[in-house]
Amino acid sequence: MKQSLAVLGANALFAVPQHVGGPIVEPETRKRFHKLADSAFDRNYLTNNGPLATRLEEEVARRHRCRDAVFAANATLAQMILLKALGLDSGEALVSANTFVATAHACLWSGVTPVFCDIDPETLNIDPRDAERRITSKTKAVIPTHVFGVLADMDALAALCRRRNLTLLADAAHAFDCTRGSAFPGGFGAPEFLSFHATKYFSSLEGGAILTNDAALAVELRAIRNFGFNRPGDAGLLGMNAKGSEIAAAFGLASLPALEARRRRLKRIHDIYAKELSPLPGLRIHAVDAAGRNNYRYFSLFVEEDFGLERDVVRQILRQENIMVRRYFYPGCHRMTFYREENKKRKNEKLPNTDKALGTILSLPTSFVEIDAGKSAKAIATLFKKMLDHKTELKTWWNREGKNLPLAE
Ligand code: T4K
Repeated sequence: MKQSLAVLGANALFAVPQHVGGPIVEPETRKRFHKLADSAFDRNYLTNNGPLATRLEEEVARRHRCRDAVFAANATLAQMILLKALGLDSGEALVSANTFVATAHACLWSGVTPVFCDIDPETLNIDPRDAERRITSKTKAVIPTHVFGVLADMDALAALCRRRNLTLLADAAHAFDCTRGSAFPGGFGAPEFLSFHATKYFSSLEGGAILTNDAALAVELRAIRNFGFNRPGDAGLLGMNAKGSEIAAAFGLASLPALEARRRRLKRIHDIYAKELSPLPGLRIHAVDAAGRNNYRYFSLFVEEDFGLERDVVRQILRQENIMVRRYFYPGCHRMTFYREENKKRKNEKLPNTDKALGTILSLPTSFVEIDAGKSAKAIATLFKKMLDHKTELKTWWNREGKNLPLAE
C-alpha cells in the first residue's frame, strides 16, 4: 500500500489520469459497435431517421416505459426542439442553478430567460418551494434537473405547475435508467430529455432523446428535428437540424446489452466509496434515492469543515495523484460569467443552498482506465484517510506551494 501522498513526495497513485467523465466502453460494446456501424455502411444509409436510429428510439422508450423516445443529436438540441414544440419561446423558465450550463443556454437560445432557483441541500435538485417564490407574471415553465441520477420531486413540481398554470419539462441528462419510486423520466405527465454524451452512463457518442407519452408531441418533435418538415417536401413548422446519425445510434445500440453489468460494476464502486468514506469526519456522501433506482454513474461527496482541509485543497491533492476529480456544477449557473450580471440585476445572486453545496462538492471517478475498478476505488478512499493522518503537513504544503499550482476545472 502507498505510504504517503504525491504532494508529500510519493509516486502518484495512477500512472495515467482517471477522469470523472471517462467514457465507458467495454470490449464487447466496441465489437458490437463496429458490426452495427458496418451494417450502416453496408446499407449506405447514414442519417435521416435510419433503421438504427429508429431501433434506438424503440429500445430507449421501452426501457423508460414511455410511449416515445425522440432521438436527437445531443441533449441541448433536444431541449431546444422540445421548448419549440411546447410553444415556449418567450417569458421565463424556473431552472435549478445547480445544472450544467446547457440547460440555461438552451432556454435563452429559445427566447426563454432562465431564472435560477435554489436547491434542496440533500438531493441537490431544485427546491419546489423556492421555485414557487420566484414565479412572476412572466413565468411560463419549470425545468428541474435530476442531478446525479436522483430524480427531482416531480410530484410536487407537477402539482405546482398545475396550480400556477405552468409547463413542466425536465432535464434528465443524468437519469438514464433511473427512477423516483417506480416512475422513470417521462412518467410524471411531462416530457423529459436525456443526454447520451460520451461522458454519460449511456452514450451514443453525442446524442440525446426526449421521452414523452404524448403521441402528438412526438410527431411534432420529429418534424421540428427535421427542419420542420411535417408533410413530405413541405416545412409547415420552424424546424432545425437536430437529427442523430446512424453511427451515433449504432454506438447507443451497441451499449445497451452492456448496461446491466455496467450498472452492477458502478454500484460496486459506489458501495466501496460509501463504505470507506462515510465514517470519515467531515465527509458527507451525496445519497442516492433509496426509494428509487440510480445508474451510479456519479459518486459525489461534500468536504465539510470537520475534514480539516478545504475542498479545493483536497481537489489539488487528488489531482496530483492523477485523480481528476470534478466539482459538478460549480460555481452554479447563477455565477457563470454569462449569467452573473443579469442575475445581480434581478437581485438573484444569492442562492445559499447552491453556494454551500457547490463550495464543498467533489465528484470522484467511477470508471477507471485499464485498472481494477474495485481496487482503485478502495485506494482512492485510502488517500482520504492519509489526508487526515497528514493534515498538518498538508496545510504547510498548501500554503507553501499547493495554492499556487495551476488547477484546470
Ligand atoms: N444537462 C445536464 C445536466 C448535463 O450534464 C448536460 C451535459 C447537458 C444538459 C447537455 O447535454 P449534451 O448537450 O452534452 O448532450 C461534460 C459534457 O461535455 C457534457 O455533455 C456534460 N453534461 C457535462 C456534465 O460534462 P465537461 O466540460 O465536464 O466535459 P469534459 O470534456 O471536460 O469531460 C470530462 C472529462 O472526461 C475530461 O476532463 C476528460 C474525460 N473525457 C471526456 C471525453 C468527452 C475522456 O476521457 N474522454 C472523452 O471522450 O462537460
